Amino acid sequence: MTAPVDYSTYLVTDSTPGILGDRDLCQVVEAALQGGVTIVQYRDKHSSRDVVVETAKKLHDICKRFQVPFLINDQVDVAAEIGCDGAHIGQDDLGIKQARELLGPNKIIGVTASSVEEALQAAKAGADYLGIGTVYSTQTKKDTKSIIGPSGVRTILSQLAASGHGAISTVCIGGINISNTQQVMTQSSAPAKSLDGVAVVSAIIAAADPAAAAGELSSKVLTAKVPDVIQAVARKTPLSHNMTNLVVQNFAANVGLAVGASPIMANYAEEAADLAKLGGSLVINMGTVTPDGLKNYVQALEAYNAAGGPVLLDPVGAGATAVRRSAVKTLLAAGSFAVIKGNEGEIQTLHGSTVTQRGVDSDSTLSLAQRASVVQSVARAHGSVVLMTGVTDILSDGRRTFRVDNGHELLAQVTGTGCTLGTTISAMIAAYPHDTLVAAVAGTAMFGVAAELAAGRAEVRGPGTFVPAFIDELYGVRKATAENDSRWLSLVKISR
Ligand code: 3NM
Ligand code: MG
Repeated sequence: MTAPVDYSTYLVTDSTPGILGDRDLCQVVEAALQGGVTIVQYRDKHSSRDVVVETAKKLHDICKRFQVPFLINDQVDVAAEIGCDGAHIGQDDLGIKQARELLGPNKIIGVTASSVEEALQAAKAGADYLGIGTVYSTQTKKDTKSIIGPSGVRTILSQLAASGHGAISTVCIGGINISNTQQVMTQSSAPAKSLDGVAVVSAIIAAADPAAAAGELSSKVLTAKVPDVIQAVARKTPLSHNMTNLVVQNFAANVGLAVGASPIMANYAEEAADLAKLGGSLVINMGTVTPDGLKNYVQALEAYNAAGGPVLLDPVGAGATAVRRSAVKTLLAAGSFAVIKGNEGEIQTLHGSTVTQRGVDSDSTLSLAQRASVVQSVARAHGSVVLMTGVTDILSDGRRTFRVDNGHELLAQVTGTGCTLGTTISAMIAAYPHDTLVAAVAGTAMFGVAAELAAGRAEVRGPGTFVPAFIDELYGVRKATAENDSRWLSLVKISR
């Protein structure tokens, strides 16, 4: 199975001297990839075929190092010759069927669409994704057909969904930059279909710091997807099956309800095979692990893995005792986890570092860069999305790494908040299966903002009054988002 293509931060290159200046295209593209670009299209309307082939080969090699798909604009024959990941064609370029014949069934074919008719036609002809535009007038492409704005994009998206083409991937293009990305993503999204990402030329190629620009752009795109995730939870009410510790059962169930899930607290694994068929997710929280408990976790993990339901591991106190270190090893060997969530000490234990944990508290000893590096390597080692909680939460799938700077110190004054974050994220990953990292970031951001809103309430004077206010705010954020009121997003702090 090949991984789904990530269209969220789509870089299109340009050969216009005014945009690239005297910089080297390969270096700019490499910097953009370091910053977080997820797909690259080489667009060169001026150079000779030989130069195009030579440059394309170089760019293809760079993209391969970052495991990012590389496409060529218009010149499908060059794409076929160098064996890159696909081509992007306009309405007047070589047709989709011909392109497919040249490239084969597994390559990516993207098509430009500026109207409902063009979009439907391309979708029917088998395009993998659409570049919808021109959103805003741009200096980069002067012969654009029509400026359609976010509302034009929205019309196209809703017609695609209404005609049974809701599954086709889409990006928008034309005048998109860091300042307008989030707004364009939000305003373009139709109730039944949202954009997968944005495509830009000058916002990255002409930026003084292309890596930083790519990072900011990808953070904006991700932030814009947060409401999609919460709305998916509200729509689907996914089962959140918790095998959790004695301390937090009631709190976790209430948080699960507040975020829009259907929580069930069931520690007896014989039930897992039936529950796994209901399309939800499983939380394994080893906060009060026992030998019997561990056997149950393993059996339930196997049942969810067999049914394809995502499992979240919360290795509570993983480094605290020999029993817990061994339980974590057993679990990681027994199956696969969509998400592993823990504090610094817990994730470091999974990383193989010997840390002495005092109880289940977290004391941070690493720098932010060190923490990010630990998170990435644990993510790669286990093929999971890893979340390391702290004042700054760090999330990675091994390739993409984001930080979330929301939350409040009162969260650390109440027992089990970390465990309930696991329950929150379990709902998100069940309802938004096509991108577990985005789902986990959305849950983390929602949780942190709700804590900030709760702590700011007049009646909240400490941990005791905080808990009910926090549950209310989670509920309030979910309700508002489900009704398309996402003003709270202005509080979200997601960055690379
Ligand atoms: N295609 P910038 S607009 C390559 O509307 C391209 O089809 C467009 O450049 C279309 O991000 C465009 O600098 C240029 O505005 C986009
Ligand atoms: Mg073209």
